[in-house]
Amino acid sequence: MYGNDHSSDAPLNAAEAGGVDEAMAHVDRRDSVDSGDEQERFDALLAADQRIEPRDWMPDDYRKTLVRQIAQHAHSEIIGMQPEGNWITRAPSLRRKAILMAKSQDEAGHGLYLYSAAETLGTSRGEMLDLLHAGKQKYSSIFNYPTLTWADVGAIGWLVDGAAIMNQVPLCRCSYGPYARAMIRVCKEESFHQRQGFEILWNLARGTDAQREMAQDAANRWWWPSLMMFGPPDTGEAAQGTHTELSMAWGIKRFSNDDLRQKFVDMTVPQAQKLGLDLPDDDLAWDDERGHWNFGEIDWDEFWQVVKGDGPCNAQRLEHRRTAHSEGAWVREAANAYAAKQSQRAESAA
Ligand code: BYC
Repeated sequence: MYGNDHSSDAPLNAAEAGGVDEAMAHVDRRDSVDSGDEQERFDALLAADQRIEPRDWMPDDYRKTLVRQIAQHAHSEIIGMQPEGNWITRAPSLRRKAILMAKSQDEAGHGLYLYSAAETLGTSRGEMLDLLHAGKQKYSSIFNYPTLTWADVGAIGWLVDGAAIMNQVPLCRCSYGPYARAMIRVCKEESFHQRQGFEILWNLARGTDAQREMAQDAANRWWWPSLMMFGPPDTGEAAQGTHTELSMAWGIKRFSNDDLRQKFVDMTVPQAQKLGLDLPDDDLAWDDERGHWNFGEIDWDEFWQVVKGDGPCNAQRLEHRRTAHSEGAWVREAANAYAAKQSQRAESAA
């Protein structure tokens, strides 16, 4: 954990709470798993909590689920650069600008790790990007909200990255090896992102009245969308119609969306108190019996509206992405031409 200069020694995000180290300590015992037929070996590897690797046989639906989730995750990383990139030119100091540029570049890197992990399943980055641009693959609902003030950059770090880490730490133990390994690196970097967001808000909340109001306004606007990031309710009756049951049986998801949302609320409410910011939910109350914070009803109509393409910034985000892709065509062509020239040279030298 980094030094903690603004609150108690409590971890500030899930990556600091030991889950990543636990995943890194995973021991490969694949050789000790007896092989029967293909399906039996796949089941035995899962039962022994071993990783499935690209060369292994896997059921078609397992592969499809992973491509769907990893592609969606990769797209979220690169679309997620847009709302915060909006503030690079207007960051309040050179130090803040340098940090924000580094953070945005990290997100591009996360996209790359994830597209590479998905490619091990037989798809390609080009194919996934085409599906994103055609609206056939999704990205996280959260990035369809605007960043209106500098405090939004703080709220994205604190709440959005905080929620993302809560979801991603268990993915470091995902049954698919390349995804799990990519997530370990992503979580370490995200942890730093979350801290920089908390620190921005910490300073604003202790600044002038106007700065404190700006921090409060950002917390008001990002709180509920951050809770939606975990996905629709998926416990009890609500589990029907979601992917959770199967994904958990396959060791892709380790917790339900609802469990992770609750863990996030439990970790974040005391942090809001430290910051001196209110969270916009009159129903927030500690429940002694459950040992958790109760929270109010999430507006699932708003969530589905955003997921279906009708959020405040959906059209703008996709349009920007498509334009960036077409304006970058010459770079891809030049890289391909260079690679072809290199391999021709290598061939004629052989
Ligand atoms: N937004 O059965 P469910 C970041 C969809 S980037 C949109 O629970 P699943 C960062 C879901 O796809 C962090 N759609 O699905 C980057 C499904 O529809 P389809 C992004 C959502 O897959 C830059 C349907 O709802 N993190 O941190 O089992 C700057 C039913 O859901 C959402 C990831 O991508 C949503 N929020 O579970 C700053 C994490 N939620 O596909 C920060 C990896 C649900 O059947 N992904 N849907 O058409 C996951 O862990 C899982 O995919 C989810 C959903 C928990 C998100």
